[in-house]
Amino acid sequence: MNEREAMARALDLAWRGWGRVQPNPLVGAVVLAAGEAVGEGWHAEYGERHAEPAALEQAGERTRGATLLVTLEPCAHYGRQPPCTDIITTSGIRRVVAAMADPNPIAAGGADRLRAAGVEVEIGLLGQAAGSQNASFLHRVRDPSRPFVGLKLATSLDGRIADSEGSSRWISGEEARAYVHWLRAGFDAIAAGGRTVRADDPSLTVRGSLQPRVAPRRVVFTESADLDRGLTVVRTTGDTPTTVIASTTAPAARLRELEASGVTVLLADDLEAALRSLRQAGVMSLLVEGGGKLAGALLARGLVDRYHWVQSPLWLGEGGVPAVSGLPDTAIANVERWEVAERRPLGGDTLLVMDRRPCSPAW
Ligand code: AOF
Ligand code: ZN
Repeated sequence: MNEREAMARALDLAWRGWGRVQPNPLVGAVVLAAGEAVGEGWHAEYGERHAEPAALEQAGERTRGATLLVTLEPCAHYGRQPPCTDIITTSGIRRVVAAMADPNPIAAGGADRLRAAGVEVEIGLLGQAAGSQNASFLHRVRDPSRPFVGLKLATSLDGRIADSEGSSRWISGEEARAYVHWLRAGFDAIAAGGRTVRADDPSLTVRGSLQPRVAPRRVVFTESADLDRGLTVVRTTGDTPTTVIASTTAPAARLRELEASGVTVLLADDLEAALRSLRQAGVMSLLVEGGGKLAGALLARGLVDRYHWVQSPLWLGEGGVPAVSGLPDTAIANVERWEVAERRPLGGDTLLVMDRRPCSPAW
C-alpha cells in the first residue's frame, strides 16, 4: 500500500463517524509501516477519542519510524480530548501526511508543532476529497451566517418529484430510501416546505440502520403556518422536535396553536433570515427534501451548498410536479456549473451528489 492508497483508506474509515460526530469533523487515520497498514482509526463519537490515537494504539510498537496518514491536520489543543500532536510525537512516528489543514482556529497549528518536534509533515494529499467529505464542517468554521444546506430530491427522468395527482411516494426504490435515511443521520435538521408536509404528511425522521447520536430536528418552512395539528410532524414533536418557520404576517392564533402542540415557532420574512435563526438555534447543517417551490427558492438565492439527486428511471409527464420551480432563466453563457462530488448506482436509481462550489480545503 502506498501513501495515496493509505489516505484513501483513511477517508473511507472517516465515514464511519457519519451521524455520530457532527458538528465535529469526520476523521480517519492509517499508520503505514514498510508499505503495510499496521493501524487504523477513526473518530467514532462526538467528543471522544480522535482518529489519530485510535490508529496509533492499534499499531502499537510498529509506530516507530512509521508514517501516519490522517484526513485532517492533527489538533494541537486541549479540547474534549488532549492534543493529538503530543501523542504523535511520543509515539515515534517519523512522518505525518494530512489531507487538509485544520480550519478550526482553536485546534489548528498542529503541523508546526509536529515539525518543531522533528516530525516530517506534508499537507494536501487527496485534499479535495477530504474537503468534500468535511464540507459541512468547513462551512461551520467559515460561515457563521447560516447552516450548511443540502438539498435532496428524488426525481423522475423528466424532472418531476410527484405525479399529476401530487403523489410522491415510491418514486425511488429501496436502496435509494436506505441512502436517504443514512444521509439524514448526518444532518442536524431535516426540512420540507409546508405544501409538501400538507400533501404527503411525511415523518422526516431517521429510520435506517444508522442511529444518529442526536436525532435531527424537523423543520417546516410555511409562511402561513397553516399546519393541521393531526399532521405527523406536529403530532410527534414530543418524540422528535419540530420547528416551524413562518412569516411575521402569519395569523397569531395559528402560531399559538402550534406552540401549544409543542412545536417551536421561528418568525422570518425571507429565507436568509430563516436560515440565520436556525443557525442561531444551533442547526449547523440542514437537509432540505422539497418540495419544488422551497427547492427553487433556495437555489435561486444561492442558498444550497450541495445537491443530492436521486434519479429514478421513470417518466411522470407534463402534469407531474416539477422538482424545482421559480428558478430565474440563465443564459448558457452565464451559467455556473456545479461540481460532481459523487455518482453511483442505488439499485435501479442513480445518485448524483453535486456542490455549488468546489469544497476547497484550507491549506
Ligand atoms: C475530532 N476528531 O479525530 C480530530 C479532530 O473538542 P475536541 O478535543 O474533540 O476537539 C475538536 C477539534 O479537534 C475539531 O474541531 C478539529 O479541529 C480537531 N480534530 N476533532 O472531533 C478527530 N482529529
Ligand atoms: Zn486530535
